[in-house]
Amino acid sequence: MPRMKTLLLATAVASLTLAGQALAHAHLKSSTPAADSAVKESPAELDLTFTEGLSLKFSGVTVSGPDKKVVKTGNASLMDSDKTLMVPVSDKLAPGKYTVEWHALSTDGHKTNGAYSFTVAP
Ligand SMILES: [Cu+2]
Repeated sequence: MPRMKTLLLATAVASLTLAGQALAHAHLKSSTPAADSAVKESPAELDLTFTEGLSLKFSGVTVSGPDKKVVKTGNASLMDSDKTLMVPVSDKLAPGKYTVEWHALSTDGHKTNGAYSFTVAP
């Protein structure tokens, strides 16, 4: 009987652990420029900080401008224990609203994606 109890406990712990991992996807925690913010100058880079470490090869962003034109960005890199994706912006951004669509593969193998906007003030 005590053996059965141990087994049940081990199963309970195992399923809790799995549930915990399932929740640990890479969600966007913060960004620079921040979501829904207005910046005075064209940013030289975008920083996206996630809740989990990312796989660089399968993570990235597409930035589009007020005219829906895609903005040229440089090669992304990871910082901060692979949790921050840094994307250089090659073009000088004209005033207007920009949308950043991101996709990420976290080191636990889960894919996430999302989008946010920021405005370059005139
Ligand atoms: Cu996950």
